[in-house]
Amino acid sequence: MNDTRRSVLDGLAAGPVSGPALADRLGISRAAVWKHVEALRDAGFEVASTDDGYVLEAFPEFGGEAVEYGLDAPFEIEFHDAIDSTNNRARELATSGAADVVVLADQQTGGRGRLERQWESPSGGIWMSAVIRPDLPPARAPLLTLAAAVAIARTARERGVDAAIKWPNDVIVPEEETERGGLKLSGILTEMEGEANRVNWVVVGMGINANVDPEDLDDAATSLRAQCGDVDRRTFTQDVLETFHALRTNTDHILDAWREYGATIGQHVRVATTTEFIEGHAVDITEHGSLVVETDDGEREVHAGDCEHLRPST
Ligand code: BT5
Repeated sequence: MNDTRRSVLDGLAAGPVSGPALADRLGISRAAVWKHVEALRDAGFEVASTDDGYVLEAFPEFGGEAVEYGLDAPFEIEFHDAIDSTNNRARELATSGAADVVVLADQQTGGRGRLERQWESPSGGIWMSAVIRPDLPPARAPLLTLAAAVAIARTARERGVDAAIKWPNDVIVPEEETERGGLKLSGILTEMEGEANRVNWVVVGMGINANVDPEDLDDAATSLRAQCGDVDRRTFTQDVLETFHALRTNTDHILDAWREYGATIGQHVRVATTTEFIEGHAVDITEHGSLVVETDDGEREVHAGDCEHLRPST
């Protein structure tokens, strides 16, 4: 949203305000005010014309301008009703030099998980990818995945959902009977480009099953709708992005925050890496976000893999 559009919206939110008064205040023409108001109406803002002037009556449920307005983090939002994958679009933006842009969609037609797995992304979810250029060595970039997981888990808990983080990239609602220790509410796909000691860009893709039915997702999935009823996606997205921003600018706090929500430490786990299974007691997480597993053959640090919670360790 450009600065003038934002100022018009601020004026309307503090209204009622007449078109001429707003034009004078912002130093733009009345026609320009009218055009901005029409564009906001097209984006779903309900702006009534009353005898006292314009009144902002309601925000759109979702959308780029809706999420950007009132967002306390410096992200520009590029919204799509439907797109193949927000990560694909974010990668395009990243390679053309963008920074601090979030690609957000209501629906994805080719959502991706890790290792080219499919990610179900029906309409009603929050599917988004942040393009960032962090001042981090590549070895510490996985911390951004953890930061995104913390942001999502915290926001879900604030809505009353019993959310926890399963290392490395799942936000789950723990359920003992389930095979993997819980139902998956959200997954994160982080992709990056960098050199030996410098990250060039990172795309942090966050898939949040928001106002969708679990039947439309994977067998072991859940959604916010199933856990706490439909959420306001606008404020949910804002809260996630604000916490994510606070953590990415303060990376020293990420691990402590992760430990607060992490469900993996203390569990008996089996981690499938691309080459082997590592089974043992999950005891800690390293400063680079690797999981430390105490196995029969000693301690192992696992950088990436699929982690199953087998049962709590005794
Ligand atoms: C992930 O992969 O969990 C990363 C998912 C990232 C999705 C976001 S959405 C925005 C952005 N744009 C993209 O294209 N991707 C990112 P992984 O750990 O590999 O888990 C994938 C597995 O989760 C699949 O093989 C299914 O078993 C399961 N799954 C698929 N869709 C799901 C859903 N909506 N909810 C829960 N589980 C799902």
